[in-house]
Amino acid sequence: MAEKNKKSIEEKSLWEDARAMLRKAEQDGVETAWDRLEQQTPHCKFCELGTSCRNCVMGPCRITAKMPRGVCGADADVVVARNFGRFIAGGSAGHSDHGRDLIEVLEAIVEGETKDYQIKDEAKLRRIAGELGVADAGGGALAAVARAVMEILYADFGSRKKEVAFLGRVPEKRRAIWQSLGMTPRGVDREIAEMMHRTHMGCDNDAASTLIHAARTALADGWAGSMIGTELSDVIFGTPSPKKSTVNLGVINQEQVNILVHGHNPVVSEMIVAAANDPEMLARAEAAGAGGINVAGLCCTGNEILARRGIPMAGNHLMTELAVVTGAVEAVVVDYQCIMPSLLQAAGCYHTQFITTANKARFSGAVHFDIKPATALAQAKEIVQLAIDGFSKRDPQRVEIPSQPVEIMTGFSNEAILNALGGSLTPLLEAIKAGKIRGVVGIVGCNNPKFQQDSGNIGLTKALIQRDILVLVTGCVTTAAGKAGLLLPQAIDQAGPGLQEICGALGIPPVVHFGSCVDNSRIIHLCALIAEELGVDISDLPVAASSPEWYSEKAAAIGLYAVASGIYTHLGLPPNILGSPAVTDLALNGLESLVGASFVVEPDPDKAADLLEARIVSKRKALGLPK
Ligand code: BF8
Repeated sequence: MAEKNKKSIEEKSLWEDARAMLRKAEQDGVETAWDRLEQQTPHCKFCELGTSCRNCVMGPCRITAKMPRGVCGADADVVVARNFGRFIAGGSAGHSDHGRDLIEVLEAIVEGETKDYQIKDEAKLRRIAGELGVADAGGGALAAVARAVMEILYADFGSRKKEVAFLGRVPEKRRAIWQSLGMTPRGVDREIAEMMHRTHMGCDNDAASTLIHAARTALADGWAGSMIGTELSDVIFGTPSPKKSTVNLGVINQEQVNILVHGHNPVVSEMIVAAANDPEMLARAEAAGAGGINVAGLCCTGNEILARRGIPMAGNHLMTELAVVTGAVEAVVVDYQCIMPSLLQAAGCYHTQFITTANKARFSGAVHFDIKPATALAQAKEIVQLAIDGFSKRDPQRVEIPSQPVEIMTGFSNEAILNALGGSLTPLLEAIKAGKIRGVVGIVGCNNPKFQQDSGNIGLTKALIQRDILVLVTGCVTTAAGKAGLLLPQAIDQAGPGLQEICGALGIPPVVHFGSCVDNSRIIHLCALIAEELGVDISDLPVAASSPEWYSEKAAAIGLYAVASGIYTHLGLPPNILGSPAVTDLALNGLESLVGASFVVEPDPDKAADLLEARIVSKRKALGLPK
């Protein structure tokens, strides 16, 4: 391990709870992502630049000035574009396969195969059905309407459609741009498969062409896969509405059986919460000497259940190992995505059970439950029982729960925002026109141990609200904002005068929790609604997006669908594309003339705030609004 790569504990994370657990991890001999980053640094330069190709076995090849082409003849532009295209396909597949899983649960409900899941938001289902052109959406039998929606959304994954179903939500001008560029998303699986095809040796050897298809693939994620995930989760589990909760490792309860739900899809964790509230399970926990069962969230599964049920949130991506290090967690129950394989080793250092629940996300050595809709609640009870059984194995000598939980306000959806505004977007638009809200920025995404944890997420959020820019947060930024006290109405103290006035009048925080990462679809939908209301394109709006500490393929797909939807997007670090001047130039500049937005890369949160503010000012000016 190179000494020069070593960071102090303070440099690793902004948070006291993280720092305390990093110290304990050292004592307990638990390796963390930061340790492994030190081991892995410096990274392979070719991979960082995107100029290594492993797409065939004539290679692998590395492109340099002295070796400008791979064995097949591909140059740096082609190699970088191919790698980036596959990266986007991976992210789009993750969100979209998650969306498909929700359709399967809806199917199980419609076919009467499960009693454990129901349609909780019938009004939303009927509203969506109406949007999708289902006959008698408002008055038809619920099962028939649900079946029709299910069929339409299943078809979004196929190859027969010219465009995905929710494209009706996209402003006309934007659709015309996509049409002219050949970027209209047709079917989710089709775009992903075509991306894999194009990037096979001997296919798409034009970087710009590959990138246009990468954008099309990402749009299929944003306006189909993710949107289906969000909308059907609302239909099945209820649309989020404002509520209070708490956040940070202090939510882990010394007296109770602690179960952490982690991953992305709420299908299993909703059942874990139901099982943990079952009087029989609570009696069993009491009999085991526990003062109750505490289900707390990690990452986006946490966000899903936080927004709908108000469960406490233990942490974001880089807190997942550290949550286990408290020594007070009986079980970590995971579904899929962003689950560090190392959690299994961390759990093995304590009495913690690591329980997997999805056949597509198996971890060697984990306790596995193949959860099916028909038997989900009974299986969830078995899992909760395992956690209760583990309570007596907890070693009190090895327990340390740092920090006091911080209160947060959560549960915002577009429906909740409309409700808060009295049923119409007009008050929001008036506040934007008057410059009280100068613009809106969605700050989304991850933690990445290359940054001091959450310093970029929080630094940017604070800098923007001071400038009267409303911030919407999703994914792991949510937990960060919550820990910093920014998800509370009283955080308007830290905002500019305009936001203070508007958020104060509405009783909402200046930083609004919009859910998990698939729920970024709520943000693009909101942008589309605002654009429609104003009669402009999304790219004309004083809005922007940012992912200061992103790491994943999914985050890159989100960034690309945001840009392709016309939203200027800031990244705290670049994707692995810098080895191609053509691809880099297209991402940072060329996309602007094609889709009316581009990426900007800036690690410093204050400088990023300047860039985002400048963009918002220019959009306000073009709309004839005061600065
Ligand atoms: O989907 S923000 S670290 S948990 S990828 Fe993952 Fe990033 Fe967190 Fe949610 Ni999104």
